[in-house]
Amino acid sequence: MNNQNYHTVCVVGLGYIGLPTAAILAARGYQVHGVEINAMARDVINSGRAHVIEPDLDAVVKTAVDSGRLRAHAEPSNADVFMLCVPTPVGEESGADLSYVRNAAASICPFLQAGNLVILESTIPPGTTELVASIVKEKTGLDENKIHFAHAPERVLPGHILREVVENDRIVGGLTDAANVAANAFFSTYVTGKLINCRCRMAEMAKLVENASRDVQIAFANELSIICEQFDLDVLELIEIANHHPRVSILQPGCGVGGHCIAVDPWFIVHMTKNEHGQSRARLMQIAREINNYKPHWVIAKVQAAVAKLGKSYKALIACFGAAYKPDIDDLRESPAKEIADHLKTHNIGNIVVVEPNVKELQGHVLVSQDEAIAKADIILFLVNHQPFRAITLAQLEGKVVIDACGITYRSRF
Ligand code: SAJ
Repeated sequence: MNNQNYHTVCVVGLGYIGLPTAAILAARGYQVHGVEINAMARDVINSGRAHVIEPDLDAVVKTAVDSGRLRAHAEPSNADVFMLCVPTPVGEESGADLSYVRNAAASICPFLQAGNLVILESTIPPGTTELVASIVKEKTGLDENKIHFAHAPERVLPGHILREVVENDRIVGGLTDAANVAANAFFSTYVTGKLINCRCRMAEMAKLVENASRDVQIAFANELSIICEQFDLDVLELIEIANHHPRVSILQPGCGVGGHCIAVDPWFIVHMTKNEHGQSRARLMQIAREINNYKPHWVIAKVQAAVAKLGKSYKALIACFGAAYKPDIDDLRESPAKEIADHLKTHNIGNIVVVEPNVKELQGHVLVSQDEAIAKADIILFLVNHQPFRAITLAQLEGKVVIDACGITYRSRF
């Protein structure tokens, strides 16, 4: 099998991963049949725009749609390659909800033919690609000797997706050696990064471990921020000093860990490794998740204490700086900053305004400009280290109660 055999690709799930991938494949000359269950998203895509927010994606989608090589549909169709890019949220008891994967696998069955390549890109627990193969076998009679199944987890960083889809090294885990060969032939037509071949279960586990590793490291930084308060030490200074050691590289504490990946994937490992008493063998990963989930509550407690200090009869104006899940993006998914602003508002802890330069509106909140917030607020709560906030000087904050969960004021003190 070589890449000459592949001309058409059916991408199931046109979300944060599927849509950029589909548009890039179209740009490489593939005829791409996109499948998206959300009718509104289909309309947006077919009008030549992206329904998800990612730098430069609109332009790439427009070129792909205008060229006639990409179109979004409600149902799959025949293709040489099928890519499943559907979500795997946390399901019951913190396990992966595989319903989207199962449905996607079932949906392509009427269109599969011997020789096709099926690539599962979703983040999944080990064994899931075999599950997809078993669904296909049951519905079509075609087994892994007839259809090439491979898991190639996406590893792109939101905000850099278009570049990373092409440039990142890709883990390629085929169910058979022939599937590895087929998947390599396909990826080598648009991926410039290395193709790392391994067993399918290894590829599935590697993706989870990458995100769990980052979660554990962030939890260490978040734990330090909590410990440092007791000793009246600045955690950022502590980390900066410790990181001078040639083999120490501590990450940054924040107001919590958000997004759809790092805050989710470690739970799959924790869930999969439970013993007969329900205790997970992945103890460190579980505790890391707990620490990172606790961090927004720690920040909220600090705000409550500051409000109490201002006096019971006074309703403080609290300006939350940042609502996105990480700096310099507009993605609000699982955002701890948004969680904090929502909590303060629903629990009536002061009057809340939000400064979020990356979005035009924020459901349930009043958005104000940076300058207005600084001028009017009693409490300045820094939640996300967005670039524009870094220009704020300590002089501007004089007379305000400042709670800094993300290091905005750190540099200006030195
Ligand atoms: N964060 C900190 N401190 C840090 C770094 C991050 O608190 O030092 C927080 C961020 O503010 C954010 C969260 O962690 O709330 C996650 O942000 P991130 O930039 O670490 O990662 P994601 O979720 O945007 O993307 C991750 C990436 N995985 C790794 O870096 C191992 C990406 O490569 C994956 O493709 C993506 O998950 C995914 O889709 O799985």
